[in-house]
Amino acid sequence: MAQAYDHSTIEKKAQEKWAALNLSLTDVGDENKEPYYLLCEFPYPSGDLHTGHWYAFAVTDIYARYLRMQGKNVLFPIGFDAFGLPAENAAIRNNADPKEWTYKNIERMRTQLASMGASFDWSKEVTTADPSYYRWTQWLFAKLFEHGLAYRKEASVKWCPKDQTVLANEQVIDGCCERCGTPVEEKRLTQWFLKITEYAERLLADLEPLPWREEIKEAQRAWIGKSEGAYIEFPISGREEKVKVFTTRPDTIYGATYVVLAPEHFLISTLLGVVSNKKEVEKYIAATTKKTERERSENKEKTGIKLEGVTAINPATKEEIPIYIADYVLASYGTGAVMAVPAHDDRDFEFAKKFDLPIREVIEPVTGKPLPDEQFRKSIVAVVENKKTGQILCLDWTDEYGGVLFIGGGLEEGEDPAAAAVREIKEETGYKNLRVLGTLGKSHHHYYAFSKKIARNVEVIGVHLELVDDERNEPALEENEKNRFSVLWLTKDEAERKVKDENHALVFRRFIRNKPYTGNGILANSGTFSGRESEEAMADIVQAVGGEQALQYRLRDWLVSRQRYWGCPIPIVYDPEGKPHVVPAEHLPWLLPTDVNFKPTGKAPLASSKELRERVTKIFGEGWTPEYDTLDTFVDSAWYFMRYLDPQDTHSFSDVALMKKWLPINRYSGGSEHTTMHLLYARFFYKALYDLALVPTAEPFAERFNRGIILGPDGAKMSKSRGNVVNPDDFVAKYGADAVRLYLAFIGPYNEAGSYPWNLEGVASMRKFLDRVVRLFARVDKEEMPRELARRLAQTGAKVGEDCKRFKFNTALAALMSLLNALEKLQNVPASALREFTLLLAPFAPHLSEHLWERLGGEGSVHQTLWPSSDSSLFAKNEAEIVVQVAGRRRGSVQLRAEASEAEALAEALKISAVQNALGGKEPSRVIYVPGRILNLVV
Ligand code: ANZ
Repeated sequence: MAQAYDHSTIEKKAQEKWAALNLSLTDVGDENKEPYYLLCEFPYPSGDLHTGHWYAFAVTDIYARYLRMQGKNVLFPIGFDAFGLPAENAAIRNNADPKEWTYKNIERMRTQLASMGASFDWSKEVTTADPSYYRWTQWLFAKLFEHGLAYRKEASVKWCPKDQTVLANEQVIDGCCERCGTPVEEKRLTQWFLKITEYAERLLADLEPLPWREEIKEAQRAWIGKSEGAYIEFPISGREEKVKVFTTRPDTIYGATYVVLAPEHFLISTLLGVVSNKKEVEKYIAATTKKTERERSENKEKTGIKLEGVTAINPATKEEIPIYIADYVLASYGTGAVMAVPAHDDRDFEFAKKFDLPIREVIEPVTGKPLPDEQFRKSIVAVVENKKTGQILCLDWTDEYGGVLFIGGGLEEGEDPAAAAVREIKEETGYKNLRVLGTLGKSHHHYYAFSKKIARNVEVIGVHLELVDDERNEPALEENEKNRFSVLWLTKDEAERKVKDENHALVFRRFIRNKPYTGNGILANSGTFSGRESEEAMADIVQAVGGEQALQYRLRDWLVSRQRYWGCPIPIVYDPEGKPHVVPAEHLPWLLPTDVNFKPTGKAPLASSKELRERVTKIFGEGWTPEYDTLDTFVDSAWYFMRYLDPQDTHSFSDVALMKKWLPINRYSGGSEHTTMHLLYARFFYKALYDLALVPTAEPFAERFNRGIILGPDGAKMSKSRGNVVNPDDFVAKYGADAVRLYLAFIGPYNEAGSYPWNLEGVASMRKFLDRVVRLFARVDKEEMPRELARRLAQTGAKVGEDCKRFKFNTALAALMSLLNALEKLQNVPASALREFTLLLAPFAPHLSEHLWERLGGEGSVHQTLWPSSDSSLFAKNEAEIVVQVAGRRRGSVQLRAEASEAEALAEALKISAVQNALGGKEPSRVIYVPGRILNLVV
């Protein structure tokens, strides 16, 4: 069917109307309306608007429009995160000026953004590369410097040899430069840092009360990576030096059977003088420096080397234990040294297996919860492997008696656990020939024995056996045990899935999956601490071995200097002694020089500027020198949302009264890729300013919503390199911006971490929906609104509103579609119903709704009209559906309160056109009304 309206005319006209009405201009000083600050992450001006931009802006715009219709004073600004590498790389490639390149792109994007009908307030636009903006980035940096939150230190940094620049850790992906894919090298340079680590604790604590989705909070917690533990010193035999380790499990110290140093550990150079295998050690160290941290922490085959001729002393057991160097220990975390407890740590376990080091169990696991009236007994759990088939011997006790289990049984006083296991297997399964492969230390299990109807506290020894052959007798069972279970062999994966008993699962995991027990439990082989609960004894153990409690964070200070051109110049100058000073405020903005060679030379491009050097000499005197680094663009974007409030302010970075009124941001809508870096940097920056009494609240964002990801039509991530990019412009041209907006809103829940493939038919079907809406308008009628329809509209309005609040635009649209179906069933559609429908559709399809609003004779703009308020009487609980019959035949139904009078029922029924038709203009001769049930009109 042909399209029912001409979208290009309608959309253009609507946009002109909005501009003339200043629809999205926010009077930030308005005292009458409730302020609502809706923030979208601002874009990098890469040039063309792609599907990702549409998804980010057009869908969030639905909410902006909805909020305005709620009577809120909505601030919905936009700007450009305009500094950064791509401009510079384009400049290097095409010999263009990065500034020109950037501002040309901004121009283009402004037009494109307007085409999607996003109701941004352009009067608040900020562009981070404007001197009027970066002047305040510099001012804020200076404040942080003055308060000791910005500092310099030499650091080993990731260096991209191709881009000739330092990279932040997070710009290194799998050991390669995020931008160009070149393998990254390490280089030591003096760098600027911001002290985000000083805020680690508050960044964690203040996260708790925020009503953000748990996955976002969890990602931030993981990034901060707080660990509570202890520092403990392990003396080196016969020497002064000690190895200080950081451990989160000091309770396991009696099981520490060796010590490991990171290859970069400072003690190694001293110890190399006394070890007997110096050459091999040096070779190992040289090999590891080629690997990145990520490669080293990945679960690869463990490597390492023993320091021959030196030993450490375990301060708990006083035993001499070997010292290894291994790259699974990182120099940058904790103390760069660990006490290795192979029985209770995965990596130590793997390493010990490989280097054949002793594995000493010091934690006895506890499973189940203590029950009343427990009987104590000792028992074994036997995991029998058939190595030929790879299967595991199990007993199915049926659900009544505990489901599928391995072989279990009592251990008699003085009996050897392995012998007991063999005995039990014979008794229960008849298998005769078994080989014992190993036994485990004790564990404790509280459970209810269904077969005996008693609660038990068992001390369990795990036994690992191998079936030698299939020879088998009739199982020797007591009479009452017979037929209670059946013997079965399961594959390892089946056994893992089916055996639900925690204690049995533990034995399986250790023997079959070869994984150590890493949880808490009861201490064993731990001197006077044996028998105590591991968690409870922790502090006492730390004290006994002379350790100290410690906190560690994975978070590192934020490296903010970049040896690049297109960024905010760091407002620092050096005196003739080389001491840094901030550039005084009267010299801000500290302009980015233009006489530079921005082609990479390995030196910061600003170092080539004659003007910058002369500027410094002129202002500060002979011998003074400039800082040549620029700031990481994450600094620019750490505070832009404050500038939006008063972007032209020349006296301050933002306005104090407006910040009081508008902060924290009500809702921040953005991409999940910014959950950790940008969102943490912005929270830190804001907190630092809060401490300087520059902002009004401790947190900047009341709510944070992350949108899902749009995939290409092939289901893979949409990207230029994959060639599966969908260009929204083609769809806009063919179906109109409204249809594209609707499609993106419909593709999946916006506030969930899903990924949704672009379906090429999807936009067309949205357009069909809109065409149906337009066709429906041809059936407009002056008819009064039947109560049932009013109710339906009110319900849909409430549902659409609720869904919008949670960013579930997909289900909101589904409700509108189902409402359309209902309206289409009517022969004549009351104008009042169309009016309400148009209002509900307005946030989603803003252009078409504006057009339809005019057709209905609506005043002003549909977007300046209030959301239809739902009449609560329509939702009265005790309503019932009353069937309406004319001459005994059903002609429809009405929704009425149970106590509604006959007159009310009749009035409602007469609004139904089918009823009117059946009556044929006559009065009913008799009315039979059963409240809550039926209304029968006799003719
Ligand atoms: C002994 C021990 C026994 C450990 C045990 C764990 C389990 P998180 O929780 O991530 O902070 N570790 C310490 N410093 C390290 C480094 N520089 N490189 C690699 N591993 C390091 O991890 C802390 C645990 O990781 C520490 O506790 C230490 O191993 C190891 F049953 O000490 B543990």
